[in-house]
Amino acid sequence: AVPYNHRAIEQKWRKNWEEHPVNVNDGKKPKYYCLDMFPYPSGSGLHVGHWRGYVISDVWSRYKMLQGYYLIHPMGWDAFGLPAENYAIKMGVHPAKSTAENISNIKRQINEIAAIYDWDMEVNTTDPDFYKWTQWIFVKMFKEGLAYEKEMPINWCPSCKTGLANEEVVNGCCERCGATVTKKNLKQWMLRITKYAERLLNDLDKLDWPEKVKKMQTDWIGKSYGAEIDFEVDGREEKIKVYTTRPDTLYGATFMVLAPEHALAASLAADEYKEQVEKYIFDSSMKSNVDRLQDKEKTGVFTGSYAVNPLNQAKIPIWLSDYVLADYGTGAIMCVPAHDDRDFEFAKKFEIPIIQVIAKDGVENPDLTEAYTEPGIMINSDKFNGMNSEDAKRDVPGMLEEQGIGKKTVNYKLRDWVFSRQRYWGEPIPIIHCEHCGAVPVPEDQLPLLLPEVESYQPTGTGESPLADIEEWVNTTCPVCGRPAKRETNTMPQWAGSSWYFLRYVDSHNKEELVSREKADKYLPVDMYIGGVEHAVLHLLYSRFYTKFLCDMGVIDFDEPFKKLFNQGMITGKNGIKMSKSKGNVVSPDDLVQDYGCDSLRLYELFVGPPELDSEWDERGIDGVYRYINRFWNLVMDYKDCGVSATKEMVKLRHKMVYDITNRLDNFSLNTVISGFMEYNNKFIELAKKEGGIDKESLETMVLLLAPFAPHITEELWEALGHTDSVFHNTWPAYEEEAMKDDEKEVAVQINGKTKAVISLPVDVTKEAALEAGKAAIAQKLTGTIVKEIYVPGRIINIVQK
Ligand code: ANZ
Ligand code: ZN
Repeated sequence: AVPYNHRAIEQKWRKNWEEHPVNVNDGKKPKYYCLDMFPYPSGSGLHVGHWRGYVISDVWSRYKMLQGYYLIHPMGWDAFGLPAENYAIKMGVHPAKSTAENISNIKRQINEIAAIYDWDMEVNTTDPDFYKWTQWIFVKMFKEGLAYEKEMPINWCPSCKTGLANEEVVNGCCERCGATVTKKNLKQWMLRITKYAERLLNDLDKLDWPEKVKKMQTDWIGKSYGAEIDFEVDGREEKIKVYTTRPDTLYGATFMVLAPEHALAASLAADEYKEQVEKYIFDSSMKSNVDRLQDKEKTGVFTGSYAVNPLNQAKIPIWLSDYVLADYGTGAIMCVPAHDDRDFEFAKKFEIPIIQVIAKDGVENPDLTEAYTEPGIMINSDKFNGMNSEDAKRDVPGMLEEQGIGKKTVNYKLRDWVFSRQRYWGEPIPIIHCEHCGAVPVPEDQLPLLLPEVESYQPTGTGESPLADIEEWVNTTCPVCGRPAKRETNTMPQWAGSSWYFLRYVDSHNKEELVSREKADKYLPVDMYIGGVEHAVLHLLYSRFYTKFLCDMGVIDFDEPFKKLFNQGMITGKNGIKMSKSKGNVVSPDDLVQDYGCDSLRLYELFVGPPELDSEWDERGIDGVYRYINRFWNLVMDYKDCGVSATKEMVKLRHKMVYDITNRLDNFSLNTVISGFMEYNNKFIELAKKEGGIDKESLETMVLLLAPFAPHITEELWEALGHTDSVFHNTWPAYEEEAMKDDEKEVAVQINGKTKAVISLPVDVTKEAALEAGKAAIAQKLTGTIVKEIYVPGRIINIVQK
């Protein structure tokens, strides 16, 4: 037979697919939208780790195609933002130029995977035809009051020289470059994502997503129920509102703490405390939120003022401390050291009394060594004594509401999205500042507002973007009153384009609309989204927000973008170390494709381990996959014309194989699909030796099952089997449970419960025939008198003798 020649075959079918695309929209098939997270076109190109996600999504896509769907499987470029710009600065070339080069290079590499992308749909977030709509969405949000300006201290990366969103700060460091994030007071554009908090939380229920990701979003949104309680300030007019999730502990409040930024912080200071209070306020303004929340020794300053507990009129000292955040709850808390760890620590350090109000069995512990944070029985709490603390938690807010000293509240941890970046390489924010009219959006018919060419695109570090230096661009006229006005010079964050790009693919050439409603209704939303887990609360939250907004605007008719989500694990170098150029452990796919072929590399990418887990790359393993591919090739080539008709055994094995592979594939257990192929291949080889060949339907079934995984070789073998159509124009094989059933079963034959022999019986054998066969098998040992004959169908025959 002809030996397997991957190079010739892969070349032949690439050309063939170009001339005769296999994914065709006949207008009748249902659509299936399988989306990859689109890449940043970075300069280092693709390594074998990048391949994995693309192979997974391509296998899934081709499987869906064989199930009869018209496939939407696009690819594009997330090309604005820090990575592209930092690379450009490092290499000393304009980001537009380096980005274009990187895209063409990565596109060539992606084509090596033979993934079935529809390049006609391609989008690029830096293309004015694309970012016109990124800006258009911003203008719509502005008009709806969802985009607003605010001056406040924000997270600032001193190395990237830009402000960051909360989501971009990971353990106090910049998500991009790892530098420690500080604070900077800047006038910012913000998006009111908090308005969607409740929907973003509730609609998680609708999604077929990994529980882990849903939990991360739930925690990030951070909904909590509690109460706001008004405390009077002794001897003054003002009241202080605190937010608490533990109204049951109100009788145990022994002090109060305000965030240093609280509006009353400075004015509460009694004369003799003024100096130290002001110093404290200044010092904390220099720290980041993360620094403040980390488990460092608590700091604080007493204001000299006292608040009054509304329930028992107790006077409690008011302190300032930076462990209370200004932008959460009310920025002021009642402190219950007996039941809160942070308050306990603070009270110990500053020698403030501790009053226990909840105890395990209602018995007070006179020397608490740590906060008691569990529920229990109320003590030292007046009329609540003896009550279960969980009940008190529920009842106290209502009581406060009745007395007019507080109210029930819901709080979210989610903050509005800091949306401006002081960088060059992003979408200009389409706003004009006019002294008379305020902030005015660029009229929609003047979009896109092009990013101007600049000489120096390096970040300035002044809190202004490099655009601020281009006078002829900055100075413009107000679209409302026609007087001289200035353009906004900040740009959008890199997440802006990726928050909605998946909508554009299905109508990427539309000049009039972001996406036509007709196409949106037909082809959206995304059925399956595949990518890394690192975007769990960034991109995946932002795109849900954008989708809901565009749904509310009537642009689209659904409010969740991604029905199903799969997060693939990373492929790592030896010892689990992330592959990166700087670590020198990058494995390039190019040589492997040369030596083993694209099909074998695709299979091996999946074979290395469960797709949802990180897997170590061991290059030697690909030999095994290559041997399997060769054996499969020979099996089909050797027996394609053998004329052997199917034996019962072949039929059974075929149905079992279809069942196994389909099930494993549906469960995304892709590595076991590949090992399944190898096992079934061996079983068929054995059968072929025994029977002098294999029936054609079994060979065809094997080719069809393998097609999504190894598209080139299966096209070639399909042709060798005498077909003139593409293997992908066929239907995924079905299995029949009847046909998988074994005809015979092994049955143990026992005497007095002890197994003496094992015999094979037809599954539909009658009881009489079974007993007869059983007794015959042990005839010589049946020496006594038979008193009982038991038959458990398909399992045991037990003859009881005396
Ligand atoms: C009294 C109390 C007693 C509290 C107790 C806890 C335990 P969540 O919403 O779950 O994070 N808190 C409120 N606002 C705060 C702020 N701006 N900065 C720091 N801490 C703040 O937790 C809400 C609890 O965190 C609130 O309930 C408040 O302390 C504190 F045994 O009030 B608690
Ligand atoms: Zn004006």
